[in-house]
Amino acid sequence: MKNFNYFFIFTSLIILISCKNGGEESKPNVLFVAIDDLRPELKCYGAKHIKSPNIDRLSEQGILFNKAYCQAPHCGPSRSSLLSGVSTLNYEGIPLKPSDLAPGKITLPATFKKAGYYTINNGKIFHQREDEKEGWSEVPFSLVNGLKGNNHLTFHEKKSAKFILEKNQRGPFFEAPDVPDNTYIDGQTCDKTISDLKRLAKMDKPFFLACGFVRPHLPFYAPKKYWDIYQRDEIELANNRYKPHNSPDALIGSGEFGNYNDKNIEYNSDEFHLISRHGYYACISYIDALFGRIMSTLDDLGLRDNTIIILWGDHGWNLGEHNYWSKHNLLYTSKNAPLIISAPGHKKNVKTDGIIELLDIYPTLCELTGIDPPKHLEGKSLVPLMKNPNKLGKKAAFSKWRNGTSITTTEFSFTKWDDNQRMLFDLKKDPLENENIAENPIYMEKIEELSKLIEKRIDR
Ligand SMILES: [Ca+2]
Repeated sequence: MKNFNYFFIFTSLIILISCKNGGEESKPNVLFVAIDDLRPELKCYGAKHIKSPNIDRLSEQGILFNKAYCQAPHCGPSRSSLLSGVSTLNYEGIPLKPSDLAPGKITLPATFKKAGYYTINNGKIFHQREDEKEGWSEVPFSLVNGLKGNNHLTFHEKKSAKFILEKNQRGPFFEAPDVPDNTYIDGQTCDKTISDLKRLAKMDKPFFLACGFVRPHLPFYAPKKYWDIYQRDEIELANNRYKPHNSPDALIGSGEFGNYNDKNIEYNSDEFHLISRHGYYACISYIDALFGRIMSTLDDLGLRDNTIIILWGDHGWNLGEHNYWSKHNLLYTSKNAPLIISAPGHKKNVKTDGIIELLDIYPTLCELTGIDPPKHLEGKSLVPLMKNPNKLGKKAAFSKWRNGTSITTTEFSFTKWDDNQRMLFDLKKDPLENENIAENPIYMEKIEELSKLIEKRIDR
C-alpha cells in the first residue's frame, strides 16, 4: 500500500510537471529554413566536392528526401504553392503569391499562428514582401527599417562598383570580399534568428521560426573565406554542355545571368563555367556555416529535442548542364529540390527515394504538430514516408512553368507544352537528360499514359 502511495505521488508529480508545459506548450517547435535556389548540391546528397557539414549533420538527425520536386521552377510560384498547399497546375500565368493559387485560404504560417504558435519571419520566405504581414506574430525582419529593398543585391567589394549594369544598376554576378559573415543580409538574418531563439526559449508558447536565406541565389556574393574552401582549377564542369539531342524549341535556358554585369567574362566559356560553379559552391558553404550557428544555438538552449527542423530549397538549378544556368525550365535539374526533415521521435539518418512534392510540406507540418490541416490542402502528409522510408511515395510529381506542364515518375520525366511540343527522358537510362525520346514511336504508349496522368491532375 505504501509503495502504491509513493507511486501515486510520483505519477501525480509527473502529470503536474507535464501540465505546466502542457496544452499548446507541449507542442513541438518548428524551425523552418528556406534556402533560395539551392539544388541538392550537398555532400549528404552525394555531391562529395561540396563542404556542407552542418546540413549533412541535420540529415543524420532526420530524413533526407532524394526525390522532392517543386511545383514550379521559379521562386514566386514554388513558394506560393508550398505556403498555400495548392498546386500550380490550374493557374494560368505565374502565381507570385499564395492567394493567387488559393484566394482567401489560410497560409502555412497563419495556420500555426492560429493554432497558438508564436510565429516569426526572418529573411526570404514569401516571394513578395506584401504577403509577409499576415500569419506572423511580429513584423517580418525583411520589412523592418533599414532592411527594405533589394538588399540581397548589395555588393561589398570595392572593385564591384566598377561593374554596374546600366539597365538596372545591378552589380557583377560575383564578388569575394574579405568581410565578416554578417556584412551580407544572410549573416544578418542568421544573427536575428539566433537572438530570436534566445527570446523564444523563455516564452511559454511553442514557436514557428522561419529563416529564409537568399544565397546561393544570384549574384554569387559571399565572404572570401568561403570561396577559399574550393580550388577553382579542381572544379569539375558539366560534361553535357549542349542542348539535349532532339529537344524541342520550347526548351530554353534562363536569362537570369543577364541581370548582372558579366565582368567581361564570355557567357558559357570555360572560365564562365568555372567561376559560376565556384561561386555557387562558395555560397552554399556560406549558408551552411550560418545554418550551423543556428543549430548550435538550438542545442545550447536545450531546444533541440522538442524542435522540428525542416530545411528546403524552393526548386532546382542548372549548373551549366546543357549550357543552362539557373532555373526557369522543366529539366530534372530545375525540378529536383533538397528537403530534409528532422522531427523528435522520428527516424534518424535515413534517406528515401519516395516521390514527393513540396506542397506536401504544409500537411506534413500539421500532422507532426497535431494541428488540424485546413480542408483546401492538395498535398499529402509525408509522415507515412518518414515512418517507412522504403515506401514508394507518390506515383508522380507535377510541375508547371509558363505554358509547359511536367510530370516526374521514378522512370520518366515528361513535359508537354500547350502547343503540343514534348520532351521525354528515360531517367534510368539517361539521368542527365541528354536525349529527348518523345518522338520515338516505342514510347507512344508511355506518353499517352503520362499525358493522361497530367490531364487527370488538371481541373480547368
Ligand atoms: Ca528561388
